[in-house]
Amino acid sequence: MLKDVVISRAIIETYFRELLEHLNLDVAIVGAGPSGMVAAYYLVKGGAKVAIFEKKLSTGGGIWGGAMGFNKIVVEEEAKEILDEFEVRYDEFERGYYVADAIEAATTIASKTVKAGVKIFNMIEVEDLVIKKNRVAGIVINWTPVKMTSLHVDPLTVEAKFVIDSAGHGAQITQLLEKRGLIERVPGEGAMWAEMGEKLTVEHTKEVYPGLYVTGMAANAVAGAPRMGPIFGGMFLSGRKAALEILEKLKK
Ligand code: 48F
Repeated sequence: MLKDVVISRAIIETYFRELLEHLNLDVAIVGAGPSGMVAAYYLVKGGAKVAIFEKKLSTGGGIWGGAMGFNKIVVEEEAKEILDEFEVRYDEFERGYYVADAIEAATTIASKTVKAGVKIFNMIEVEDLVIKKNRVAGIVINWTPVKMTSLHVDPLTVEAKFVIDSAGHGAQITQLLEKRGLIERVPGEGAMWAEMGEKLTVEHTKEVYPGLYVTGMAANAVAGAPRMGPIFGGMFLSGRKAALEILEKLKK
């Protein structure tokens, strides 16, 4: 006979055990879009303790809709190996342009990331950063429903050696530093130019303040680089670049 209360206990006990286990991290990642998930995957593969905090119900960020809801994504030559690593299938459309199914990409990347050992907490919004002695030292989290209803409920804190702003367009997490005068202005993304946008996104994937990295469209916004639309190689390469740099720093 199924006991309703055992179902409740199973969920509550396992969820809160995992939340407790992830209050001290090597890397806290804000946002489960393509750049955040790829960063998390390579970080855990390198031995780091990582969790992603995602404000929505679903992982995948901007992957799902492809472009205009036509659910295909395009990836360029340089990033094809990341599709291979995640075992996302693709077709060559023209030389150097690979097309993958957006649903397969979103689900497969999430599945591989979780199975590699990344804990993803969805429905949790990062509302602020912990900053101590001129270094980002963690994140401030709250339930998404609390944020949506603007209830006056205080948040909780997660400690991390590094935080990655993978929160996408606008670099909202990095903007928290701008608002406090700790970094220069975040210019936001420029007009569409795929080639330059992809290149500059990867180039500007870096530690923008001690303890805080930016990836994907957050890196693009911090650089004031052109937007690039539905091509995703720059997002994947940016996530991997941040992971590999942070792994080096964690060794020190
Ligand atoms: O926007 P998103 O997919 O970011 P990305 O990794 O990739 C961008 C591309 O999808 C695409 C593009 C280039 O091809 O233009 O848009 O840079 O994913 C960002 C994720 O972060 C979540 C948000 O719901 C999304 O899933 N997010 C945003 N702010 C917060 C957050 C926050 N404060 N706390 C938690 N999650």
